[in-house]
Amino acid sequence: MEDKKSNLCLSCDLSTTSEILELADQIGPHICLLKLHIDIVTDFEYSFIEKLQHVAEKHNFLLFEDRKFADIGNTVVHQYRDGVYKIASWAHITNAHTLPGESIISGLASVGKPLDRGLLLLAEMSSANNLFSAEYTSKTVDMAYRNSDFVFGFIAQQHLAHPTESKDMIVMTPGVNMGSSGDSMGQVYRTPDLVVKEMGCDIIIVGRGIYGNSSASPAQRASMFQLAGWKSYLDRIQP
Ligand code: UP6
Repeated sequence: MEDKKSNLCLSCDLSTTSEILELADQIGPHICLLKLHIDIVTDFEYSFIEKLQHVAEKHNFLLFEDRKFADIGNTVVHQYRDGVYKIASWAHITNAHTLPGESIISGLASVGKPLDRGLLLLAEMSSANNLFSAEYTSKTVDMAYRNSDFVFGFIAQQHLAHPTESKDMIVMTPGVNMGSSGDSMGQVYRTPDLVVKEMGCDIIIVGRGIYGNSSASPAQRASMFQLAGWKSYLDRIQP
């Protein structure tokens, strides 16, 4: 983030490998992180991962698979390590729901920790009328701090502090856009300034705000989000 002066994560929800590689290369200079839903890619072959890693190294950003694991420990071990995608082999970061209880973290850690991977917990979501409650979020924060050798932050809509721990965790926030308040399927958007400066989130996750319909190019849009996100971040930490 500091090297590139960017707290922007691209949510690259495109369905072909060529589109993903092209967009990643175009907006690579502006992002610190690229988030994928690898299971929406229609022409996946493992060789795609090597090409993506090449782009990530070229532009110095990390890879985040937004897998939102939500099963028992034994099953998530296989989903994370095995199958076609072998997520743990390439995704520096992935994420999980805490609904199944803490065993989901130990299952994922058994695969990810030896590979130096990190996990985010879903503590809140951006979608309208979701079922996350304050109690669920606070129990998720407790779980994160009990497993801070593997969990380093949250997907959430605001800064989340632990009542007694002083160490801070990172908050990455989806549902960010400028000039749109949402979509027709329940997504709710807020601006970079609101989520970073006012709500204390650290990384903005932006998808259609960058590659959706616009007269500006994705690189121009990414540059705009990079500047807005980083300014809001500096305004917060050095008021
Ligand atoms: N995402 C959310 N909200 C959450 C968690 N994850 O939107 O609470 C993910 C979506 C999508 C991205 O799965 O990949 O963030 C948002 O994309 P968008 O900017 O195009 O709406």
